[in-house]
Amino acid sequence: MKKSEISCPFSEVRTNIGFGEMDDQNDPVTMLLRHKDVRKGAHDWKTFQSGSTPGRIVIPSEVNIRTTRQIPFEVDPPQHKSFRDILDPWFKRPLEEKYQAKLTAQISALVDEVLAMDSVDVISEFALKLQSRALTLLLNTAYDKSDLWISWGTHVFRSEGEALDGDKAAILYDYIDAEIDKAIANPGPDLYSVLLASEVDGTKLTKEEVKGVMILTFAGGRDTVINAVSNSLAYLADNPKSLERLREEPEIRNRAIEELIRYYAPLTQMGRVVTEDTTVCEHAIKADTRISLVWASANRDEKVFENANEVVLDRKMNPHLSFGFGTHNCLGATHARTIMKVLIEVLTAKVQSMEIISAEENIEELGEFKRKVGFHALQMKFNKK
Ligand code: HEM
Ligand code: EMZ
Repeated sequence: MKKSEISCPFSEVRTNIGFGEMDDQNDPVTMLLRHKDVRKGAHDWKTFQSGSTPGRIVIPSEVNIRTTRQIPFEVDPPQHKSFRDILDPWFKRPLEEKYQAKLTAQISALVDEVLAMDSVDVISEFALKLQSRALTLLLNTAYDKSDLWISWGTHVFRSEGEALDGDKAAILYDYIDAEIDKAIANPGPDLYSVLLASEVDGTKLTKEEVKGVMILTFAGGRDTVINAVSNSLAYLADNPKSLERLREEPEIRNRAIEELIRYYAPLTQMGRVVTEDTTVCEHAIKADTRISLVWASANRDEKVFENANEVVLDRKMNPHLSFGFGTHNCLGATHARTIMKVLIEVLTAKVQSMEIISAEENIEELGEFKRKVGFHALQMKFNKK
């Protein structure tokens, strides 16, 4: 198997039973595996809620390391819409030309750097830097703030050897508290200040609400983007003809981005809390237990995707669920897609080929399933065009 391949551990159970089960800190999860069930579950926010105890819908549960509610992620309709109405325009800014020009300058500089090196760890020295630097554009803050964010590593709540790291999380919370206080004292054009000046249903956002948006922006867009970028680089290293195709056929690039995001599903699943006794695939589920929407499994459902376990670079119909579905669909998707677009533009302009030298896989243990989601380390060599 090529280093860049990710097989689907859910196939058999998805076909035969439709759901899986895993424990997580004594709060078990029934995992919805089929495309149609995942979509239905995401749509039915009344039965499958996001707004329960902060941290509980995340797997592994973050209830022990977080009390701040992430907004809009852990809020249900109708309040959810009020928050999205103020956030949506800001998170569409990546479509602006000026934003893309700055992102292109950042990514070009980074690619030049790695082209000059004998080899590079794509996770810590490329994807993490790219993600953190690009985040300064999304937040509209100073570029040099990214140095500190890079020093936090690939996940803000997890560290090597510890699935949940409360001390690490506290660093982020304290940092955001301090940034909010600075923005109150000295408002600027950044997201903190914009949120502090915003009103939801006639009332100004509280500091705690602003903190909830900011924690989510730091946490939700971090390992997801790093996984998308690093898996895509591994794919192009393993498949030089695909890099050539992207160079020669720019018209397929948008489809290729969706397909890479489908195949790699950078966020495996997300949970919900069940509000009333119900059934899923004829299986009884009790109120106040958890289900999960397994985006990564839905994306490999053969009933929806032909050759689901292959990267079909110019796949036409592609209703993948990597960015979720319905109410909580990913607010950062425009930013993430723009990163992928610019990355492909820069790579096709500057890079002839890439080679994987060594890789350390990042495998998630999900009860009866084990899923590779990306790499802890990925040593690669970039060759100039
Ligand atoms: C929601 C995936 C990048 C911010 C989601 C959801 C998924 C997802 C599956 C739905 C969660 C649910 O239904 O409970 C991804 C992937 C990304 C990515 C695969 C990269 C390839 C980002 C970025 C940001 C971000 C860059 C911002 C910096 C959010 C937010 C939500 C969200 C705020 C919650 C939206 C809501 O509740 O209305 N993301 N995400 N994501 N994502 Fe992303
Ligand atoms: C949460 C989540 C958001 C969670 C849309 O996903 O991403 C995870 O990486 C974080 O740990 O707190 O932000």
